[in-house]
Amino acid sequence: MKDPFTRNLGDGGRTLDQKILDIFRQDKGRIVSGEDLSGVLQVSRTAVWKHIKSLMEVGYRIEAIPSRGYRLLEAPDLLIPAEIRAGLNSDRIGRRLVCCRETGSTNEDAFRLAEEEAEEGTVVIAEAQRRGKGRLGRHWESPAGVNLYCSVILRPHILPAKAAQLTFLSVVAAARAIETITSLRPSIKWPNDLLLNGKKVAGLLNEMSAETEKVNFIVLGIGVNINMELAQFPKDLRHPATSLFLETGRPVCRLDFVRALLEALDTLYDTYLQNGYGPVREEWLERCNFLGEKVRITFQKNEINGVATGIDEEGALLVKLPDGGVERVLAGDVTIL
Ligand code: BT5
Repeated sequence: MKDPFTRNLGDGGRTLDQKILDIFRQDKGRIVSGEDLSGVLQVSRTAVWKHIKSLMEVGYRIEAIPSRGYRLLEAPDLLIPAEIRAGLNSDRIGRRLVCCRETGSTNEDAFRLAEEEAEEGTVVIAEAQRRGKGRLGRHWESPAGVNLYCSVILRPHILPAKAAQLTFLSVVAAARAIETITSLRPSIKWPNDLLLNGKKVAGLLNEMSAETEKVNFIVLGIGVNINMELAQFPKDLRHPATSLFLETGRPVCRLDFVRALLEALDTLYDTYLQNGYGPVREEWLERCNFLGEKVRITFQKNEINGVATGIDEEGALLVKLPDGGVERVLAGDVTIL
């Protein structure tokens, strides 16, 4: 079978393949005659057959019914542009989709593309990562075909000190997507984790390129455990981990999830550009599970104990210390005591 990723099927405008798939999808399960396809698409019937054949070669199951036409039976369960685009309702996020079967890290790919002037809203997605990145040089477990590993390029006109606001935005978007698809409400653990029943289901790693007064671009890196099974988690994770499948007891359609995530990012980023950080911060605080709790924050060899009271404009966690003072914490790992 040919690899659909080598063709990046469905990106760079509506290709003939994409148009054929759109016609099949207008009415699920319908039989479309070769003559109709060639009429609508303004190409010969031989060209139609050639494209149907190439779709079959990359994993689409299409039935050819003699003297009646073609019927789409099944699309491949792959995060490829043609499938993500079908039914995607976003404006800016996902304008360009770069999908691949395996990569080192989607964040690294997106960073490189952004340096090459890729437009805002470009999204990089991989079925597997060899060197998935967590914070502080940690590793993100990225087995093939079960989860989502995605990186989104943004170019907001903000000062570098405000870049953490976009981390909160991406965490809230991922929380919304999980809620839309599973009806489960994840809680946020500062700064970048999403938990279900106290276990980590998603992690975010945002990276930026900036000058003193200006952000060139930000890469939002989002990893969500979707259909990962218990046996696929390494034994030595820092915190208990889970997946949407393990929490709901049923497999989740990854394509539905990606669309929900890109749409949530699109809506929230729009709100952010129009109304600023306020609405994002409010929703983040609503979804956060440890405000008012006693916490311990560790960063490298340092440790702070106190009560978490909020986050400020720049994304710092505010911690009330036993002596009554308030510490602004910009990085670290939180443990609820
Ligand atoms: C994170 O770091 O949580 C950020 C993860 C970001 C991953 C995405 S995937 C797409 C994009 N491309 C990349 O290369 N990265 C981003 P941190 O808070 O440092 O958590 C990392 C720690 O979580 C590890 O040290 C493990 O203990 C644990 N861990 C690793 N893989 C995990 C997984 N799949 N699920 C839950 N926990 C995991």
